[in-house]
Amino acid sequence: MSAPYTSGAMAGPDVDVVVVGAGFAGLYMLYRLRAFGFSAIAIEAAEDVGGTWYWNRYPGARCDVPSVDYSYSFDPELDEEWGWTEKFATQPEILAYINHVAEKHDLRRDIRFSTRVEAATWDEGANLWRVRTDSGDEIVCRYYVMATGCLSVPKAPEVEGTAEFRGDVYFTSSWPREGVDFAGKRVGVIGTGSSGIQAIPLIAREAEALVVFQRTPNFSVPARNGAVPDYLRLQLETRRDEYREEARWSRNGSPRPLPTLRVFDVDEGERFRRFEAGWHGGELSSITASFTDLMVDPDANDAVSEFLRDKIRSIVDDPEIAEALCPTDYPFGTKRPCLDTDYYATYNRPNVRLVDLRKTPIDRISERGIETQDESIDLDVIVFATGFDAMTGALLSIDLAGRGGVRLADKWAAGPVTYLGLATAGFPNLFMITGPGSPSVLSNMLVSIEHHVEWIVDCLDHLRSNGFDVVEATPTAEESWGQHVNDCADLTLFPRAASWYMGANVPGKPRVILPYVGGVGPYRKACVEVVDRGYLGFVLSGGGRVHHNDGIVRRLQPDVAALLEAREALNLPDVAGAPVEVVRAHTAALAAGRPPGPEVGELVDGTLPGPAGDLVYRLFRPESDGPHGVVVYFHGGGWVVGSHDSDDPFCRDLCARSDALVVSVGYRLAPEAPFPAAVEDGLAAVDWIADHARELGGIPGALAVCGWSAGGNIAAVVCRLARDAGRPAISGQVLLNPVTDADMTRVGYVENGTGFILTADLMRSFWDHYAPVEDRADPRASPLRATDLGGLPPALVVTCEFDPLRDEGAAYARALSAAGVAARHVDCRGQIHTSVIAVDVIRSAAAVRAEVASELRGFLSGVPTAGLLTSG
Ligand code: NA7
Repeated sequence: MSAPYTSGAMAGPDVDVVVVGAGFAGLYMLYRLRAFGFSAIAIEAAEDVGGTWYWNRYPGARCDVPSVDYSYSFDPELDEEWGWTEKFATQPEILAYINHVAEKHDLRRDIRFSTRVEAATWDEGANLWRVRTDSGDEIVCRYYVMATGCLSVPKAPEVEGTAEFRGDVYFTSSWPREGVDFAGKRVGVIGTGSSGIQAIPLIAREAEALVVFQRTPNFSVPARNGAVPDYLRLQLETRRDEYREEARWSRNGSPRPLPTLRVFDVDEGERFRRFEAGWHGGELSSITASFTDLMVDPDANDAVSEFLRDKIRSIVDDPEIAEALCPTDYPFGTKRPCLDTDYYATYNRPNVRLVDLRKTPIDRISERGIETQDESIDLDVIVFATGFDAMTGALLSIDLAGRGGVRLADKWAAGPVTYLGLATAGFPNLFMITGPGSPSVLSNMLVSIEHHVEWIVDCLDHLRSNGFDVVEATPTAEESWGQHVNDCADLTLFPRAASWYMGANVPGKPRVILPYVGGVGPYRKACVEVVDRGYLGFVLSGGGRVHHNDGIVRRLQPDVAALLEAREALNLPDVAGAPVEVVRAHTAALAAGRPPGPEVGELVDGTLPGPAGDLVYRLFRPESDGPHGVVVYFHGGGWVVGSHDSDDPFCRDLCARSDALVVSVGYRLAPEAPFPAAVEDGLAAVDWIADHARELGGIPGALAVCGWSAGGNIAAVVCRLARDAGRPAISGQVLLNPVTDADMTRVGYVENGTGFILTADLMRSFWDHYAPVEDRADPRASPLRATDLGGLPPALVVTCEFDPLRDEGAAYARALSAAGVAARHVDCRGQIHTSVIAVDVIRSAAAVRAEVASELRGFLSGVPTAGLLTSG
């Protein structure tokens, strides 16, 4: 062991780093620490290396990520000297590989086997961790790394009477080394997750009788195992380094082509062909990667789920058993799907029986077997394949006390809170490998493990080179990371399942998404950015110096960030200041590729008389029977761009959600028709629509206005003009990202003026086209300048955090409230100027679209929900 690094310590540590666990993560951690000159020991409860692969020796245990991917990349020689015999290696082969690595790099000499860490306490005076083991030792270290695995603490069986059973009881998660002989035995298996699904076909072949006790059926696809296929073998032989690098930036840690089409972009035949190819693909990702939207769109997921259920029905002879094996109450992929060999066909064997615990739950285990509510089933052996206290179980099984004696278990009582899944505030110098909040179990673990190990050791190296010896995540950083983790999950179907990803398999465990669903590559990017920005979100200290670098690494909603990234890749021209024809052509070209928005009952184009000629409008009628309340809508486009149909997808969405007639009005545009043409047209249009409500299919008197951006400006101004004119009556105004003031010096302009689609320069050029400087203070141009806002209709003002117009919208909501108008303000976290109208593109804004629609329903029914000014 090399000499401990002891900079700044009062009483030196025994060792620089204690690593808990000697599985894939702990072993590489030891190797890497050594390579960087840190002293380290690993503590391992088992008698030997291997972690998960040491304990899970049940028949059929295999990794269901191809072994070519599920192997270390840090030592290229390993790929040459180790040949995998199968695409998905068995547990003995994986364990042999781990042993080979431990021997090759002489890792065992720094591992204490058969020793369990019981507690670890942060010694605040000394800035050291004191780690206590079950052998009574205390090891003092500077840094403490939990390489304890995500699926390493088995869940308690939760079935009464296990101790009374006279036969043999086994857990897949701690299988006897010598194996189990099932010949001539009556065997019961409880649990049909990956472990059960792998073990059941093999136990069925040996046992006299097998009864499977199933609580929740699982989706499983054929593994089609065999020799390592060429498409994998050749990657390592011909382009190893590129392949490994692609894995690091891939979606799930195994580089595979990504889909480009959504399920309903193709016809039924093509859809079936792609699902079928996925079924035959022989990897978990073969199905999920057949389309882009399987994990986000419930209808798309229903399509693949039904395809898979049909496969089960086609394999299992008895239709009743087949139906019992079909998952129906969660979307495919939201509970860990399985890869199997002959799983469903096993139920065609005469010696295999399925007991559906949904129909006949287990009452108890007796000395003779398992008693369900209907019958007693005599057994010789019971196998529990009941899963794990995933992701947090191992971390919380150690009594961890951080700063101020705070226990990790108390801090995480409502669910784990981490920064990047690597660290947690209040627990300095503690690192987790593949902790909650990182891609972990949703990725190829080897890629995620190597990433974390390298990140941590780089961090320790950075501390050492800069004279620091303590690193700690800040509360702000971890809270916002947790928010980001939830934002990512909320865009998917994952929260819809009672899965162990959500902590739902352990009674009493908080229901929160545990892994990061945003993908391996995007996650790595965030980790790189944290370092590049000087360990953003961490406090580094030591040698009397403190580097407090508080901050948030991901603030945009994930789909907004993805959209901005995609736009950046397109390298679009900057049209601010370009001739209006160029700006209009550019906007129209971008709009052409948008999703169309939902179906509505009817679309009617028409004209209405404006002050300077006819104005074109488009009417969106709901599917329900009329008459309906009427919403007059003003499109965005800086008074310069756009028309009655330019916000079509949003108008459809608004119509469908609010069940109102939406009439989108094309007003005259600048510079051809400058201020005040647009607002004069707006008023005339509202007046005419109010007068013709009945002919249009509307309810006379039930009329609200809504507008986005410059259209929000028009809607706001029209409300004032209508009030002053005494007509028409407007029952509510919804102002989305409105322009309310020509003052372009507000903080929002400075903070959000570049990079978020609507730029400050573009907005300036819009104003230049619309109104000469001397007219801009006119309240018909800048409604915020009005001194008489009293008596206006109730309002909902929506602003977005990353919009240059954010602050003027907020100011207008405040001004309305101050004037006694019932005004509500909603500020959308992580959204940009275009988010609210980007239907089916920015799905994270769907909630605010629903809120807008519900507010309009309230306005139109005369029961506004608007009340006090709030910021949501
Ligand atoms: P899983 O996937 O958590 O599966 C556990 C199974 O056991 C699952 O079918 C459970 O049903 C069932 N179970 C759990 N408790 C009970 C009780 N009390 N009664 C009846 N049935 C029960 O664990 P695995 O070991 O199979 O796989 C873990 C991961 O390892 C796997 O996903 C891969 O990543 C590798 P439930 O669904 O909770 O109704």
